[in-house]
Amino acid sequence: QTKGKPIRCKAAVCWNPGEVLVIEEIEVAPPQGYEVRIKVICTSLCHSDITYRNRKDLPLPFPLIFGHEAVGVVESVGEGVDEVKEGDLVVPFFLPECGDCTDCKSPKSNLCTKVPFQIAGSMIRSGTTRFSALAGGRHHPSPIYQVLGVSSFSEYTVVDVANVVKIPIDLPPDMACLLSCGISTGVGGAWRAAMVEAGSTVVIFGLGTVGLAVAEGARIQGASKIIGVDLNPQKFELGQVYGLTDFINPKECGDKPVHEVVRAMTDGGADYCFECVGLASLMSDAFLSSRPGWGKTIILGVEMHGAPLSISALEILKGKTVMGSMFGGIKPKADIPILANKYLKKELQLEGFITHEVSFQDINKAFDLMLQGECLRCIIRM
Ligand code: CXF
Ligand code: ZN
Repeated sequence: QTKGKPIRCKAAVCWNPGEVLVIEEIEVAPPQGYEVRIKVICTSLCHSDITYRNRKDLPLPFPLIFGHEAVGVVESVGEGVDEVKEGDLVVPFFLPECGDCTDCKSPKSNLCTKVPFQIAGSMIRSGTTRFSALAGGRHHPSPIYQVLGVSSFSEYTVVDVANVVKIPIDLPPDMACLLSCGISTGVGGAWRAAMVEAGSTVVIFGLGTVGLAVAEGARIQGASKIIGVDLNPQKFELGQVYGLTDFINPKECGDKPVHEVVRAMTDGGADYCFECVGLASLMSDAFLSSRPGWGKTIILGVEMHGAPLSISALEILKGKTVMGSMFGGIKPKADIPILANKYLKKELQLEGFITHEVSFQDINKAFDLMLQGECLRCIIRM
């Protein structure tokens, strides 16, 4: 029985910006009101964790426990929690949804205002963190901070009830883990943010996990042309599984800018252009590739250097739209279970996204694999 007591367990701690993670013994306090303590089954690495670990211009508190793609079992809940109970299979996620505020009640927003999204810090309602360090086996009362409301690089974590959803018990844990961030962002981008219609033309800049998941979402929505843009030619074959019909390798375009190639392939510009890398220059390319009149550019990537986006004022005057979207516009509490059921009905393909697997001890290898660009998702087993 661990309910109500602190739990000692292992976590991968990042002590300073840019540093590799160190497996440490830590203490995880019991959940307070409206919080849920989860035993993590497995977790995976999403690129935003790498961005936030590497960027030194953000005022993040350290030490930190990264990780925001995961699945686990509820160990105990705090007061006021009736949505999930001990033993439930749950997926935590980074974008809170209280269900009560103006934004949560509106179909137009997924940015909860009652439990606001934060990159890193303490538990949002209490302002304190549930993680603390153990030094030489002795409890050290120094706090370790949470990241993106999840901090799944720990055997146990505590999340706000707004950051968790129960999922069907027959969903394999690895697949559930995939729905926690990147794939839901990509599929959601096509489905919820852009609302791609059947017969549309789509171009996707960057065929990592998010980009390939946009293709999968566009395929499900019935898009007729799905063009992938990537520097790695192997991504075309990989992407065909998810509905890619065409491929552009910018290295093979000679002097021609990519947007001109896209315009030539789409009779003047694509209906929907997605940026899935997090580079301001690619966001501009996506915008220039979109069709005057109604073309929509959807930015899903987290700009990795914090650079501003520059677009031509004359181009946007032609009726184009640029929008950004967190989590692909999904409402996580309703939409993650919908995606889980689509997978169970074989309408949504997930298996191919898992390219690697490491043990928790080897978590830094997941960072290396991701940075080498060979990896889509690396499952980290606790
Ligand atoms: C990203 C994108 C939105 C801001 C937080 C980080 N989400 C998850 O990887
Ligand atoms: Zn993520």
